Amino acid sequence: MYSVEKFVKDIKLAGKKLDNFSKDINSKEEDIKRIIEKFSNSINLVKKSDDENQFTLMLNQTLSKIKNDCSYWVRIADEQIAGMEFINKFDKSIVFVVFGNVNVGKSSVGNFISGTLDELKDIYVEQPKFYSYDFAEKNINAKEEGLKSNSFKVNDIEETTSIQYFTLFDSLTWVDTPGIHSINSENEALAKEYVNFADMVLFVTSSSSPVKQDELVEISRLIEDKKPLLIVINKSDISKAESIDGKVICNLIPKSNEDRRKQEQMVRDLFKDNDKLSFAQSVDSTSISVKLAEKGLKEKSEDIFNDSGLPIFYEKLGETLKQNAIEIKQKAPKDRVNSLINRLINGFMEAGNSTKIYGIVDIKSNLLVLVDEIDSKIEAINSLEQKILKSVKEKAMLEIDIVVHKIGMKVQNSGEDVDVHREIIDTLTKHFNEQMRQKIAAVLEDYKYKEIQEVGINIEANLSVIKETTTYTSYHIEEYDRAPNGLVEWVGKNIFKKNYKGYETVSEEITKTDIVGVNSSDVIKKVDSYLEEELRPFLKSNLEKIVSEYFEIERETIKNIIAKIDKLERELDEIKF
Ligand SMILES: Nc1nc2c(ncn2[C@@H]2O[C@H](COP(=O)(O)OP(=O)(O)O)[C@@H](O)[C@H]2O)c(=O)[nH]1
Ligand SMILES: [Mg+2]
Repeated sequence: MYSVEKFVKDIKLAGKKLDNFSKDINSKEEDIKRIIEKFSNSINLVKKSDDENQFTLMLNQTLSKIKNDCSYWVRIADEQIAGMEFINKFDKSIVFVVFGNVNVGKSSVGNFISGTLDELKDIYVEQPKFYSYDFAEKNINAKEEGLKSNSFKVNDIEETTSIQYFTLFDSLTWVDTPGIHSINSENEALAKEYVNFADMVLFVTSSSSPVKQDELVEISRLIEDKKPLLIVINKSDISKAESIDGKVICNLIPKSNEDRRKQEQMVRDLFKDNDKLSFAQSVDSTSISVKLAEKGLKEKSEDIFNDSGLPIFYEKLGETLKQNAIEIKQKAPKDRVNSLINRLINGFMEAGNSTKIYGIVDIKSNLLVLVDEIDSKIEAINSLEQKILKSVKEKAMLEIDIVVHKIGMKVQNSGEDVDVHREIIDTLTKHFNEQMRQKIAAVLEDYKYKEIQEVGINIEANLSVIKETTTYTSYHIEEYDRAPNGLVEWVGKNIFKKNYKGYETVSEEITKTDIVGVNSSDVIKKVDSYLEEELRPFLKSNLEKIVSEYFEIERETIKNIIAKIDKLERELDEIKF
């Protein structure tokens, strides 16, 4: 059986190892703080846009939120640094934080391990001094004083923010914490801090109902990171009424080995099946009874002492410390730094409040949402090209058609040309402005559209009559005097002066020009192709201009902030162990 002497020897050995070991990770927290402050300052320098549109407002809000979160980031770094002061005192000993519900025997276990019981004084040789430290006050007014009783107070149900501790052989600092019945948000932060600074956690539970649901919840809430954890099922004893010499006395006996193994297994299984405590899958649980151990010592009964389970607990503690002292001592500060960085990256709940403080990841995803929103607006604006052009076409063409036909009638009647480009330009400009204003407002409610005076339309549109020239051959019969034909006609002509007529068909080429209409459809066609070839590119560049005017600064700013956040994340990541 492992003995108390062996425990004392092992603990001293662990102390020697730790004495030669020096950790130099203290400045890491300071580095983290410096990096956050640098980031925060650089966010303060981000130029805000003077424009007041929905996105600048959102961006400005995001910037304020980042600044606000930065102050929380600095705060948790500060808290950790403040806690370091306490913890730095123990950089040569393993800090063992005892934790669990009230009345499970935490203080009793601590008192026993301290070796201050009279029966143990010879073995321990030197007795540790007990101190109290107010964790809530931190370094500011932290009062640290020796406890008068030089032991932890048993049956103490007082709720305090102070913890009590002793250091054994310069190698084991045993921290007794006030009982945490049901952790409220106020003491949760504090309890988390104790655990955060612990090199190892000893969770004490009572054998009457080991690791109840609420205790399991507490453990999973408090121990967020992989932390060496040991579970002790205290009070593994039964009070049995016995009648000795006719007198009924209460005799304390150990719970059966079978019952103990069952409970130990049950506790191990509880951890195995708990997702939140996956790190503690192979957590060790040991049944003990401090009361029986004390009885064994008093009655000088080795059997009772062995039955108390204390020797096994001593062995687990002593062996672990002797073998893994340095590893354990290095782990906690490393985890602490990593956990601080993880909280900064992933966000955390504000102490005493249910508000989540954003981490780097949250800020980044918020900014990316903003970028997405801007991008979708840009897409919507670009898609206006088609829509605006279509509407302008429909509305303007209808009017232009009417005008052209009306003026066309006049032209046809007078035969004189009329230049209609002014009418066309005015109509197009009017509808272009109207459609731009309406359609952009539908996408960007607060965009102030600046009217385009003239769309830069350069269109020649002369309404003129259309003439048609036709050439044809005209035939007619012409009469002419012909020579007398035969004797009778000869007599008639010469004697009686009679004239004889001949007839012939004469053809003639005739060219004729007619007004057949007005070139209205040419003009309309011209306008139509103008819309496609000239107005469409103009519209496109106009929309691009709006995009750049409205979004450029925001987009740049966001890109700028994301770059800063990425840098912050990289720098923090480099500090990580
Ligand atoms: N039966 C029994 N009682 C115990 C044992 N250890 C402590 N107690 C009693 O449990 C009560 C609470 O002990 P305490 O150490 O103050 O518990 P804490 O509130 O967790 O610190 C006291 O009355 C102790 O005497 C044990 O092993 N067996
Ligand atoms: Mg106590």
